Amino acid sequence: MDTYWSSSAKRLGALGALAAVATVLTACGSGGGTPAQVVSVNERDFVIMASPKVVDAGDVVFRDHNHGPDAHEMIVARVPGKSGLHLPFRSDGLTVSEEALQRATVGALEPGEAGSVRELRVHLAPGRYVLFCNMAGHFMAGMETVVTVR
Ligand SMILES: [Cu+2]
Repeated sequence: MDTYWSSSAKRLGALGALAAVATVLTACGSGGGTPAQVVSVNERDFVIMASPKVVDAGDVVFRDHNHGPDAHEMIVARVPGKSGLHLPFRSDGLTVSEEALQRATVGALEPGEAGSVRELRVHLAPGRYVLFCNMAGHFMAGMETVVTVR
């Protein structure tokens, strides 16, 4: 456990640096004439799927359709590395620490009812982004997927 937490802390430092870069790019990159790419996100108990899984850097709209039966949320956060997810957990052991991920988070949709379709528009720099639902236990049940921005 000690190793896990200390290595997580190092990763969080890297996440913060990447998020700062993303913020700068966001500030000067919006307002162009290029239409946003649409990523279709489908959530249900307990999976989340995104298509396409690779998009170009720039404006991206995540169109999130919740097929239920539970309410689900969608958080988008930048993650370092080429494979695997090493997200920090809260002490409840059931939810990812959104506090620790705050600087890496590019956007979020709060829990949406079954049948809802909502959109999250973001401006993304190249990198890997995890889409996940953080309702208690949902991430652990498998509600996470990665979208790559090139
Ligand atoms: Cu969920």
